[in-house]
This record gives sequence, structure tokens and C-alpha cells, in this order.
Amino acid sequence: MNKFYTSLFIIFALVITGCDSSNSGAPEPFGPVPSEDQLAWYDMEMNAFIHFTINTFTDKEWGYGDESPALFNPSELDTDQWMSVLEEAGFSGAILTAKHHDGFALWPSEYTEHDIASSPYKDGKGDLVKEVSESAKAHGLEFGVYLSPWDRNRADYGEESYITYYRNQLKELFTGYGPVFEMWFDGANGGDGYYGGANEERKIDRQNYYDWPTTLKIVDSMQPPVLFFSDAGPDLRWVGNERGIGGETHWNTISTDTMYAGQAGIEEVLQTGSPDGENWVPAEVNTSIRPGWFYHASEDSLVRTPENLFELYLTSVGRGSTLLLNIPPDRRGLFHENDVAALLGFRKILDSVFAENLAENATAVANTLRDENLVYAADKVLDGDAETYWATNDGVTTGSIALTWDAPQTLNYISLQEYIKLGQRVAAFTVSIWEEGKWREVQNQTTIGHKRILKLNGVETSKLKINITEALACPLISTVAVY
Ligand code: FUL
Repeated sequence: MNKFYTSLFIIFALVITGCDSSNSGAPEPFGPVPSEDQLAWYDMEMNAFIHFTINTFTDKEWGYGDESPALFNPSELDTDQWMSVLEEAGFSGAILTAKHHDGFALWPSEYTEHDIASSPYKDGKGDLVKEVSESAKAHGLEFGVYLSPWDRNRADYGEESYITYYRNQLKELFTGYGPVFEMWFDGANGGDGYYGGANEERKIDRQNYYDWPTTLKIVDSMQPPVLFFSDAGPDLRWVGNERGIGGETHWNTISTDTMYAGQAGIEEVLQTGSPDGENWVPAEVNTSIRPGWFYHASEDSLVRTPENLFELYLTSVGRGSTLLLNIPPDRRGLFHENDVAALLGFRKILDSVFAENLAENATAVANTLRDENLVYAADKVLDGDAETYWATNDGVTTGSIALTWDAPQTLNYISLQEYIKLGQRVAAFTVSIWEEGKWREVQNQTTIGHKRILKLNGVETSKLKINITEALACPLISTVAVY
């Protein structure tokens, strides 16, 4: 149907159904729903993780905790270089390892000598947390913090006083450096370490030692919008692997009441979530641009390619998550040339793949419509407005939308979005194209969630159909884009 006939059809439908444009029959929320801060987080799409500390200078991944602060001495450190590359590559935020497992603090902390103030960097007057947070802001990026709960330097790690120390450091970070969008609580905990010279193995009770509820309350009282990431949330969960692979089935819902950070054996449920989960805790996909988290010259030739980064985008953002991509500065204190080239090449691919949304020239028709009310009509998936959506009647958990073009198109990708403000619903769907007089199924998938991007591999067609075959409640689809 071309646009003229679609308009006639709409007018005709309005006359016979007598419906107006009110949305008084709006669907009720279904199950847990995201917070405003979580909703904003999805739209950030790509954030940078920045692993940088004494390990950069010792060529290690995990410092033991006995390293001398004198080792921390970047020669050309330039956080502005980091942030301008990230801005150009399209990143929205940056999370810095303010303290990794070795305990070295990248800001002058009142509570320890094992910090940047004891290093030669800027003659002990440096504050990298300040530099990073200010450069991020100057380049329009949000700032986030990683503060390792495990501390292999502290003599009192494992005792109650360490928890007070950890909370004091959080207070410094959350009161001295402006807004923090995300707080990253790492799950790696306990083991051998320096521990003030004890040089021993220490085990903690992962479930209870940190008393997370109290810590989160303290942070929340300083900065209510902050999102807490840990294996088990409460705001963002680990995706269960560090390879950059989000779940093809990704329920944002999961029951976290019995989960805790560092819990063994929960990778699979973290990856998929559960349709009947009681909490809204999206999975965040974190991985590194290099094999390691910290910079090692030996990995200069092992930087991910632009093509590989684009695949990562598809397995993270394209599976309803965000991508937290680590880019470790080198010993100069700069993003290495190879990493910069990969990031800018990746940006070029994103720009060319998503240059033109072909769905904007299509007409959309659905086989079922909520209350016969055009407020919920199929064309809402094409209007570029995230607040409007196609919906079916309550209790109707299947339905399809067909897009039609005047002439055949070459289709490479489809991007679908659910109106998740009212809960995640779609459990199974297919995508088919019209070929030689019949429908051919080209995708058969499970969840959609915030965004689902699928490959269409250059098929030629003038008609495409999205068929929702199973949903937990009436499906609400806000966007269909095709490239
Ligand atoms: C892990 C840590 O042990 C790694 O060093 C790195 O920080 C990664 C993001 O999380 O648990």
C-alpha cells in the first residue's frame, strides 16, 4: 500500500470505528519496569572502561599489593587525548579504575599513603580521578568509577575496619569529582596478597563481608542517580562472560534476592535473565579492546579490528545491553595508536552501516491493533518517536507488522525496539521477507527488549514481516528500523 492509500485507509478506519486519538486504553505495565536512570543508560549505548594503574608499569594484570608508588610515572599523560578519541568514536561515558585489586589509589586519598600523592607523577601533586572526570565532562562524556572491593595492599583486608576504609574512599570519590553515572563493584574477591606485609592467602565471606546494602545506601545518599553494577546488580548485572557476548535471549528481569557479587556458577542465568524475574536488572556487556585489561606492549598487535568491534556492537547493544569497552592507556599515559585507529575505524563502520534507515520510506500495516485505535497503529514503529508504539489488545500475545516498499530494497540489518517502559514482553518472533510470491523466514529469535539488531545479509525484497509468535503480555513495539 503506498502512502496515499494508507492515509485513505486511516481516515476510513477512523470514520468506521469512531475512535479518537486518546490513549485512555493505554496498556498497564507488565512485571518489573526500568527506572528513569536505567532508561537513560540504554541510550548511552557505548561506554569506555579505562584500566590504568601501577599494573601498566609492571606489565601485570593483577598487582600483588606490594608495588612501590614510585613505579607510577606516565611520561605524557593526556586525558584529553583519551576523551577526544572516545567522543569522536561515539562513546557516552568513561569508567576509570580509581583503585584496582593492588590497592593503589589514582587520587590523593586522605585514608592511605598507597596513592598517587606518593608517586613521582606531577611530583605527588597529581589527581587522575580529577583529570579524567574533568576531561570527560569537557568532551560531553559521563564519568564512572571502579573501586575494587578486593584490596591486596591493605593490612586490614578481611576485617571490619577495611569496610570503613572502603566506604571512606567511596565518600571521597562521590563528593569530590562531580556526578558519577555508574559505580562498578568488581566480583573478584579474596586470595593471596601483600596485605601490609602479611603475604598470605585471605578468604572472605563473599555474601556478607562487604555488607553491600549499607554501602549502597551511603553512596545513594550522596548521589541518588548513580547506577550500581555488580554481578548481581542491583541496577546493572554482569553478562556472565568477559568476551563481549550478550545473551541472544536477554531478559532484563532476574530475581536478585539470593544473588551476590562473586557468586560462583551464576554465569548462565546472568546471561539470559529470567522471564519471571522479580527485578529489572539489565546485563551490561564488558570486554577489552585487547586480550588484557591493562596495557601490555606485547599486545600491540592484538588490538581488536574495526570489524571485530562492530561485531561486538551487535552482540551487546544489538542484544539490548550497553557495551562497556576497555581501552587501556599505555605507559606514556596515552591511548596507543593502534587502539585509536581501531576505534575510529569502528566509528566509520557504524556510520556507514546505519547511514540510511530504509524503513522511513516504507509503509507499515499490522494484522491486529489495540482497540482499533490509531494511537497504537503499525506506523508508530516508523515515526522515530520512542514514546509511541504499536500495540495489540490485552490478552493478544501474537501479531505481525509488514513493511512494504514501492521498489525492491537491499536489506542488511533490522533493528527492533520494545517499549520497555511498560515492561519486557516479547518471548519469540520471526522476520520474513517476500520472495518469489511467498514469505521466507530469515530470522527466528526470542527476546527483543530495548534493542535487537539482526543481520539480514543483503537480501532483496519489497516486503518484510515481523511476526511476534509469543509474548508474556500484549507486545508493544516502538521502533522498526532497516538498513
Ligand atoms: C575482573 C578483574 O579481576 C579484572 O582485572 C578486570 O578489572 C575486570 C573488568 O574485572 O573481575
